[in-house]
Amino acid sequence: LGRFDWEDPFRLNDQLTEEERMLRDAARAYAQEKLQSRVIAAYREEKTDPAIFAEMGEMGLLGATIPEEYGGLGSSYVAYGLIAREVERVDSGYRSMMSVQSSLVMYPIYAYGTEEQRKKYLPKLAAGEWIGCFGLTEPDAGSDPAGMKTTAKKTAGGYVLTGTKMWISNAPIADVFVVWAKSEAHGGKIKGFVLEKGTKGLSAPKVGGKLSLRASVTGEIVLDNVEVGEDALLPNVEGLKGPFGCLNRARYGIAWGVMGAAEFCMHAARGYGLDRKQFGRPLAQTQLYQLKLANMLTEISLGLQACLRVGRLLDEANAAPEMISIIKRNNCGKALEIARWARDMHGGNGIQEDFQVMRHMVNLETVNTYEGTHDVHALILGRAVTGLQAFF
Ligand code: TGC
Ligand code: FAD
Repeated sequence: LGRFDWEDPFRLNDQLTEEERMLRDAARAYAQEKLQSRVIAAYREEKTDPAIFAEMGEMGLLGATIPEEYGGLGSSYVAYGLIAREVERVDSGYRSMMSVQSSLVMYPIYAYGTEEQRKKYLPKLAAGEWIGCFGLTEPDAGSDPAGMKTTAKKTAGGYVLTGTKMWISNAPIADVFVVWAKSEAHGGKIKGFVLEKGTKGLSAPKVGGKLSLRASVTGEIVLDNVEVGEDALLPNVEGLKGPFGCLNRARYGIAWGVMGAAEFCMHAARGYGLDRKQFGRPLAQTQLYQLKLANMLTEISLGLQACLRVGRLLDEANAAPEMISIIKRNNCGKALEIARWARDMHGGNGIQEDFQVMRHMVNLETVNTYEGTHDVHALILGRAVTGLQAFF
C-alpha cells in the first residue's frame, strides 16, 4: 500500500517535470519571502506596489509560457498554473496582476501581433519594466462583451478609438493597454489595439471603494477620441475569439490560483484547530471540525488534479474551452466555500486581518465573478450539454 500525505494527497509533485518543480519552488520562495510580508498592509491601505512587476519579472514569473526570444521562459502551461497557485496562496490580487500581464497582455501581443509589436512590447512586459492591462468589459457590457460600445473609426493613418472600459485590473498604473473595440473598417467586427500611456485622450482613473481584491488596483479606461497609427492594430485576429483566446489561458490560470488560496485557508484552519482548545480538547479533535477539513482536502485534491489534466491538454494544444469552464467555475466556487468555512472555523479571530482567511474569502468573491461569472460558465457548459443557447 502507498503512503498518504495530506499535504499532497494525489502526489501531484510526482506528476511534474523537474523544470516545473523548480519554477514552482522559485515562485513559492518569492511569494512567501517578498509578497507575504507586505500583503496585510497593502490590502488594508488599498495600495498596489508597482515594483512587484519588476520583482516578478526578475524571477521569470511574467509571461512564462512565451518563447525565450521574446523574454519568456518557454515554459509549459502546467508551470504557469503552478506559479499562479503559489502567488494566489498569498493573495488573489497579486495573482491577478501576474495573470493579466501574462495571459491577457503578453499572450495577445504574441499570438495576434506583428513581429514588430512582439519585439517592441514583450521583452519589457516580461521584465516587468512595463505594466499591461486588458480592456474588454464596459459599464453596459460585462457578461455579454458582444454588446460593447467602444468603436474604432478608420482615419488616413490609423484609427480613432472612442468609448469607456470598466473594471480593468492594473489600468491606473499601466503603460500598455490592450483594448478591444468594434472596428468600422472591419465590418463592425471586434479588433484588438495596443495603446500606450500618454496618448492624447487616453486616461485610466482608479475605481475606488472596492471591498475585495484591494491589493490589486482596478480602473476605467476612458478613450476620448484617441488617435493611433495602423501599427496599434493587432492584425491577426478578428471577432470575440480574439479576447476569448486570451481568457481561456487566464481562466485556466485562475483555476490553479484559487486552489492556492484554498490551500492557505485549509492549512490555517488546521493549524488553528490544533492549537485552540474548547470543552477541554483541541477543536481539531471534534467531528464537525474534521468533517470540514475532510471536505476541504477532498475539493482541493480533485481541483488540482483536474487543473493538471487540463494543463497537460493545453500543452498538447488539445484543450477545449468547456474544459476550462469546468475548472474555472468549480474551483472558484469550491475555493470560496473553503474560505468561508475557514473563516467560520477561526471563530471571532476569523474576522481579524492577521489570520488572513477573511481577506482570501472576500477576494474570492471577485475571482468567482471575473473572467466569466460562476453562472455564465454554467451556461457555457449547459450549452455544450444540450446544444441549446440559454444566454438570451
Ligand atoms: P459566442 O457566440 O459563444 O462566441 C462568439 C465567437 O467567439 C468564439 N468563442 C471562443 N473562442 C475561443 N475560446 C473561447 N472560450 C470562446 N468562446 C467563444 C466563438 O467560436 C465565436 O467565434 P466565431 O468565429 O463563430 O464568431 O459568443 P456569445 O456572445 O454568445 O458569448 C457568450 C458568453 C457568455 C460565452 C461569453 O460572452 C462569455 O464568456 N462572457 C463572459 C465575459 C468574460 O469572461 N469577461 C472577462 C473580462 S476580462 C476579466 O475579467 C479579467 S479579470 C483578470 C484578473 O484580474 O485576473
Ligand atoms: P453582469 O454581466 O451584469 O452580471 C450580473 C449578474 O447577472 C451575475 O450574477 C451574472 O452571473 C448574471 N447573469 C449575467 N448574464 C446572465 C444570463 N444570461 N443568465 C443568467 N444570469 C446572468 N474586465 C476586463 O475586461 N478586464 C479586467 O482586467 C477586469 N478586471 C476585473 C477586476 C475586478 C476587481 C472585477 C470585479 C472585475 C474585473 N473585470 C475585468 C470585469 C469582469 O470580467 C466582469 O465584472 C464580469 O465579466 C461580470 O460582468 P458584470 O460585472 O457586468 O456583471
